[in-house]
Amino acid sequence: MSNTPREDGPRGLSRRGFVLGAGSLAGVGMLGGAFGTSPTWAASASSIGNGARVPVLVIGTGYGGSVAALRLAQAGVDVHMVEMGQDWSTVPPGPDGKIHPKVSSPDYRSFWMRTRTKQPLSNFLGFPIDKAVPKYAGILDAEDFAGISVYQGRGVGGGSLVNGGMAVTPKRQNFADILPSVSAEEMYGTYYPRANAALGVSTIDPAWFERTSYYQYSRVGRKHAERSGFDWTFVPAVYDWDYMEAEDNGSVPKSALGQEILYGNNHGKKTLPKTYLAQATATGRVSISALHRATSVRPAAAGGYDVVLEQINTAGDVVATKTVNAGKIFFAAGSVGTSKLLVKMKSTGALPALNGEVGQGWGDNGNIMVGRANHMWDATGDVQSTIPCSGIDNWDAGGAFAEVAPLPAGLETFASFYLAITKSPRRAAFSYNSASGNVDLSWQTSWKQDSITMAKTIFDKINSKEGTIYRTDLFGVNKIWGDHLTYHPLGGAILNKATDNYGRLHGYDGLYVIDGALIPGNTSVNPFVTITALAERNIERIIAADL
Ligand code: FAE
Repeated sequence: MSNTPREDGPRGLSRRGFVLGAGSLAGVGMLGGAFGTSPTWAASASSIGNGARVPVLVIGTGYGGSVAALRLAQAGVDVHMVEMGQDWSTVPPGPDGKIHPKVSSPDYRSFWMRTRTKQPLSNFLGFPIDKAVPKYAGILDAEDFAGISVYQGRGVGGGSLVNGGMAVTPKRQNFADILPSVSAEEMYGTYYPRANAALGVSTIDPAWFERTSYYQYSRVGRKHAERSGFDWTFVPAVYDWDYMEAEDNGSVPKSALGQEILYGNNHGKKTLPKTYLAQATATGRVSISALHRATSVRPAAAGGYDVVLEQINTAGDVVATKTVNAGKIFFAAGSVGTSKLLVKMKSTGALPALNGEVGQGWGDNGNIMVGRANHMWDATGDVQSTIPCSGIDNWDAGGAFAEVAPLPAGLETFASFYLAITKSPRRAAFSYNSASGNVDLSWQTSWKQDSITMAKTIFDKINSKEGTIYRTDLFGVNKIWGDHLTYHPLGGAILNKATDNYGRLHGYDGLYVIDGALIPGNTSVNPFVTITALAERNIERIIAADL
């Protein structure tokens, strides 16, 4: 049965809705069986129909899209959302009996339409660790451009499905650099608190942090940071910390403490399907078509906009092409998805009046990864929570904020691992390539040197103080820096440039951008709280003024 498209979903799975957890799926057999094969079936039968007319269409179900859907629905507007990835609450468990596999055992569920995994850490002890997998609508997309791979979540819930859950509000003094046209007073007085509350952001219990073996890596990170004179700080997250403590004492299934990260989380993480999207669908005004990819938007003669949607199966085959009409459209396909759509629509003449700022100002949030090799007396633990809870702040002096990140290998690595966010000034542009029909990105790998220089203000000093060296076995043979990727794409339809100061696209009434594409390339910390808070601000104004 594997790799055979089915007309209907697996029994019991054709309804929409958010059935969280595997319990309701227990009776459904794994299609495809053993590791190495993948199930294939068509999307839910209750997805949007060809010729449908909807008042509002939201393209993408990540942070920006989820905020828009909830607030519009609460204002009495019916909303349809389209999402190119799967609704993971309807996906049968894999061979391990779970919806999502461990980070140490990637399989067909892990990557979006790849035949080989592309793990962010490509090597271990110098040996390549990527492997062949069947092509499947997996949860993590490593989207390759010429100079950078951009990692993104795929599925209902967008990046919330795959991310580390670090929920960081930038320091207020840095806000003018992040969003210069937005009032910091409004953001810190109203919208950041609103976003933090709705996302369920909280901080680890410091007493438990001190005693659990799962955060030994973080405590070692603190010791090294503080001995070198850096500010070390707890950072909040969207994990249910009570659940994590219960994982530790063995009373619930392990999730963050069971190596679940990057390829989904089965239990404790407060993803969007548990927060904004749960609230949105509970209004009865929000419906979602998963495995539907928006490919074109153009003004309709009869009013509103015609949107072409490709419905795909889990192998990526197009099983239907639909045209729907929407009164208003919110582009929420993420920085890359929204930018690609808009650049293509402008260049191919579907939306020619978009201005020349579309596609500009894209940045990688200065992401750079690195590992340090510790002495034998600084073991980081053979068990590590996958949710980072602390960071090293050298933003003001050196332009770097570094997460103390896990390396949940299941064995002692004596490595300290970090994802640094740096104040990289580099910005790239998207452009339409008429020969290939693709949208290219002008980013160059060599631009990461700026980020390396800033990250070294932290790690060179720690290495010198501790008498340690960089790991050279994680990103290739003798390669210190993970400079080939970003987890934090930002920009491409910058607020107050491609759009007005609330995300209304110039040139067209009723077209809005409401995701990370609005943010000019850097947030100084992890970005999803800022994306959410900005979406809260913008949708409030749009509802008041435009609807
Ligand atoms: P996003 O969440 O990416 O949602 C866009 C959605 O649109 C996706 O579900 C797409 O599948 C869908 N889509 C795209 N194109 C189309 C199309 N044409 N038609 C239909 N659907 C489409 O956008 N951020 C933090 O703040 N803290 C962290 O700890 C953190 N860790 C991360 C770890 C990883 C591995 C990754 C990949 C990201 C991480 N991020 C983290 C970044 C964060 O998840 C990201 O900034 C947000 O998810 C972006 O939100 P958007 O609403 O812009």
